[in-house]
Amino acid sequence: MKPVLGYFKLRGWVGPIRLLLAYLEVDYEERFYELPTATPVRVKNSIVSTSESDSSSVLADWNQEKFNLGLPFPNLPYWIEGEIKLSETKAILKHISRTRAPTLLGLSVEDKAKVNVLEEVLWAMWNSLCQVCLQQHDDEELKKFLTDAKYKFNLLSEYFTGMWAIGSYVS
Ligand SMILES: N[C@@H](CCC(=O)N[C@@H](CS)C(=O)NCC(=O)O)C(=O)O
Repeated sequence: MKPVLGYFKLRGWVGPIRLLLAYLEVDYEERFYELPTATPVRVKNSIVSTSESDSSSVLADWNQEKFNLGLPFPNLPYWIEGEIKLSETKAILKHISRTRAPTLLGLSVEDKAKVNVLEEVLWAMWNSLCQVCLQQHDDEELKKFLTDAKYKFNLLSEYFTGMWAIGSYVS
């Protein structure tokens, strides 16, 4: 049976997982869930839609399935591969890498640590971007976000000197 990736029919948290799966050419299925109606998608300052769904898709009801999938910590996205049932985006990314291309997590102890540091830095940037995009914020908060983002991007551009993030191979 193919592994199953569950999420809403949008990019969101699952985006990096889909990219990793495509990069590794993993054969898997996706299970799409309807967005809760109270979950608006905000573009600039207007709420544009509640989902990227289209009429040809059958979207499952997350609340109906949430506690019946055998996930110890039910959440979206999830990854079910036989007996392995995972939630938490970063755990899923690491599991898929570990089981199919462990070098992505770093070859040496030193490289593994570098990968971990980058993971946390980028994850924090991603989270603050999500907050600005999806939650109400005032001009002061936006200004703070932009100042911090500029500082972090500068650090990253100083850090990325090699061919790939931590050096000479994809991680
Ligand atoms: N810490 C979790 C957060 C996941 C999360 O917030 N999922 C949202 C969608 S992005 C959700 O609606 N989860 C379903 C639920 O909480 O029941 C992760 O990194 O995967």
